[in-house]
Order: sequence, then C-alpha cells, then structure tokens
Amino acid sequence: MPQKRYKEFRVVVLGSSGVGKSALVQRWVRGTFRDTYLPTIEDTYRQVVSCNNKVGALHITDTTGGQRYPGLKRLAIAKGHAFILVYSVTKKETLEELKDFYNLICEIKGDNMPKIPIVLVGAKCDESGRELSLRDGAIYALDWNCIFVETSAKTDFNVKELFCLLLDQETKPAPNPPAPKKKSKKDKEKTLDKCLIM
Ligand SMILES: Nc1nc2c(ncn2[C@@H]2O[C@H](COP(=O)(O)OP(=O)(O)OP(=O)(O)O)[C@@H](O)[C@H]2O)c(=O)[nH]1
Ligand SMILES: [Mg+2]
Repeated sequence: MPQKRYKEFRVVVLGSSGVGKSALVQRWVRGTFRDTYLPTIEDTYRQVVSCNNKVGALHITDTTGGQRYPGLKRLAIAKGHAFILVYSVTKKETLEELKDFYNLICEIKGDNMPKIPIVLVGAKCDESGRELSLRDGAIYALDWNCIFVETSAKTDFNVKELFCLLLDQETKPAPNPPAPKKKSKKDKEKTLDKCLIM
C-alpha cells in the first residue's frame, strides 16, 4: 500500500549547550533517555504524530548549542516553520542566553515573525537544584507572546504534550497577535496570573 504523504512541518530546536535539547527529542522520537552528554552538531528526525484526532508529520532539526557552526543554525532557522527554545531550569544564564536565539529568529524571519509558532521550554524540571522558577520562564513567554511549558526528558514529563502542541500550531499558524506595546512590570504581574502554562 502506498504510504500517505503529509506536509512537512519543520520544527527547529534551539538553546545553549547542555540544556537538554537532544534528550528531549530522543525521548520523544525513541522513548529513551541517556545520562551521558554527547554534544550535537546537527541531527534531523521525521516523525508522524497523532494527537487529539489530528495526524501530521513533524520534521525536527536538533541544533548545536555551541558557537562553532553559525551557518548551520542560520540555515535551519531560515527553513524552520516553528521553534522550540530550550533552557535548563538548573542554569539561570541559559534562559538569558535564549534572547540571542530569539533575536536571531526575529532577524531571519523579519515581518513573518508574528506568524511563527514558538514554544519556550524549561527543561530538566525533575532536578532538585533549580535556579529558575516556573514564574521566571512565564515572564519571558509573556514578553515573546509564546507558549511556555516545563519538561523532563528524564521522567518523560510533558514531552509528548510539547510535540502535540506543535502539531496544533501547524493548523493554527498565527497563534497570537503581536503585542501592541511593551507592558509595564505591574501589567505583566497582572497578566501572569492569567497566563496559561502547562
Ligand atoms: N536530570 C535531567 N537531566 C537531563 C534532562 N535532559 C537532559 N539531561 C542531561 O543533560 C545533559 C545534556 O543533555 P543534551 O540533551 O545532550 O543537551 P543539548 O542541549 O542537546 O546539548 P548540545 O547538543 O551540546 O547543544 C545530558 O547529560 C543529559 O543526560 C532532564 O530532563 N533531566
Ligand atoms: Mg544536543
């Protein structure tokens, strides 16, 4: 029987070295978790997903967190339809470092930015030595007007849910209108209480 062909939805996983990008992808694609750390150059995966009565194919690009291959990263971003921005809840600076990745997406996607689905991921939420709270991540998600979720590849927490969210975004390519103006800290505090976080 001929295989059904799905339109490829290209998802690019970005974030600093060691935050757990590959672990997240491996958990979802292979259902496995490794304690040892093997730095990535670039890996790609194609996975047919079925959730909430929807079926689609996600083409995942797992990028390097290192600085050595800027051209590869730019190319992956240029071809990407959606982005997973990963930081580790155990390392404060990895959330701040995502600003550079976010700005690079803005620079490459230009005016299309409001239509690009982005999910902010706080990885390793099973770890006891946290440096970042759920609220810290939510503040960035509000600023970037994107979805936010904490995950653990180790315990398989929220991993399937994350990729289901992305499949949802494929059929809803414009998740949120751009924010009309910068919110004050007080406004942010108010909105945070209503912010939907998984
Ligand atoms: N406790 C815990 N450890 C994790 C989790 N995810 C990843 N790790 C560990 O963190 C280390 C780095 O994980 P990777 O997934 O290789 O990190 P990466 O972001 O792909 O790093 P680069 O490929 O260098 O950019 C490994 O030792 C993993 O075992 C998690 O959810 N919980
Ligand atoms: Mg990796």
